[in-house]
Amino acid sequence: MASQAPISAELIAEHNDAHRSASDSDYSALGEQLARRGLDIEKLTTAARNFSVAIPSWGVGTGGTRFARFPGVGEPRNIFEKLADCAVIQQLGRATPTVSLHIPWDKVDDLGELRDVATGYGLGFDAMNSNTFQDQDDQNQSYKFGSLSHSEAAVREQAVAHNLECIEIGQKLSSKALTVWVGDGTNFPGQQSFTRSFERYLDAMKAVYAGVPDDWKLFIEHKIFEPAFYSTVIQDWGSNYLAATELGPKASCLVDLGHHAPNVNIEMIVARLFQFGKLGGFHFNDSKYGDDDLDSGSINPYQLFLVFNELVEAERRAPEKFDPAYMLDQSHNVTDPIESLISSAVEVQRAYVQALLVDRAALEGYQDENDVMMANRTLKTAYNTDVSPILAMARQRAGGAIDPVIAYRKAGYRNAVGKQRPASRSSGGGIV
Ligand SMILES: [Mn+2]
Repeated sequence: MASQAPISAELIAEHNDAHRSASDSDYSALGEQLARRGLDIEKLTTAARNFSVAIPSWGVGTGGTRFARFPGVGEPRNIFEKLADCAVIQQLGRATPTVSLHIPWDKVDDLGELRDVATGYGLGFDAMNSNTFQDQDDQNQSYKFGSLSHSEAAVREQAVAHNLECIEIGQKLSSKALTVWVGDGTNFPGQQSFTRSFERYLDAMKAVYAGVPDDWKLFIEHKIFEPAFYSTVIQDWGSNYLAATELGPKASCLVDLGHHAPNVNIEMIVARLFQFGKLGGFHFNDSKYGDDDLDSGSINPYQLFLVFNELVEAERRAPEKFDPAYMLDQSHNVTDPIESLISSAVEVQRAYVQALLVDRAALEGYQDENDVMMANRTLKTAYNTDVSPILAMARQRAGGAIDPVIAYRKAGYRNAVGKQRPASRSSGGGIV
């Protein structure tokens, strides 16, 4: 089954023709400014072009809250329609060449067809995501009181088997990683033993780990609360690190920016995990209060920059060990998910390029001399630089749109699919 680009190449070309002159002019002005700081804009543009972040399949549908879900126009009804939306995001933004699937939400009978459709769109598959936080119609055991850490062996076995099935599906799609997040935890003190539930989790995860192929990675995602409100089994990077260490070299920690207490120094967690070889990857989003799953960079872009500052520093220190997986993990309740995902990928890419601007030799010198003001100023100089012209140029050279959201609106894609896809009130939510 052949797929084709959802947005016409002519429309993108027309859009770029209209914006090229202003874009080129901004690019050359920024190039001069950066050259004065000893930075080569061409190298930065190449780096921007090589950067990518995966799209979660569930992100293209409208999310919801604990209170309600308000369906959007033309929401994708199945994984094939989700792939079409992901293709739009990649076609215009050129920073999201892979899709992360969620099982069972994206389960299909014919994996060959799924692979062919993705290939037709020029898309690949990123990490597989398992789901043991809700019950499916066809399952025997309930996850109401936990999954991999459940007190009953039969429930744990079912959860292990599900994760192994995710790996099996992923292998047929050339995925190379499994992300495990469990909703396991408690609402009441005394409900479970912290120690015994963690022991059971580790035992179950060892069975999952045994099924992880040698060229695969196993990402463990921690989350401080929700759906459990008193304790969770993998509540923070400490428990995550312990679990990943206990399991072995294929296991590492996944940092979802929304899964921490407010004001936690996430960039420092990034540095610690990388230093000890357990930084697996990220779920990018933004938040004000909890696991808000808002668009990346919409609330605290400085935090996102500081995270990438640590990542760029980590790569400089040990390039051979640097291979984190990047994915967006957001819930879009009041925006068009395609526009949010295009914009969010741009914001993550922006933070990366800004972090590349940091004068690291100077920073290290200021740190050693305890010149606090200049050390902080070195970071702020990079953060305060508007790198938009670099991002626009990288997109344009890769065949994308100079302003992808404007081009998307011009294309009328949402209204077109709205006619083919009736509104649905159900469909999997989006808050993992
Ligand atoms: Mn996540």
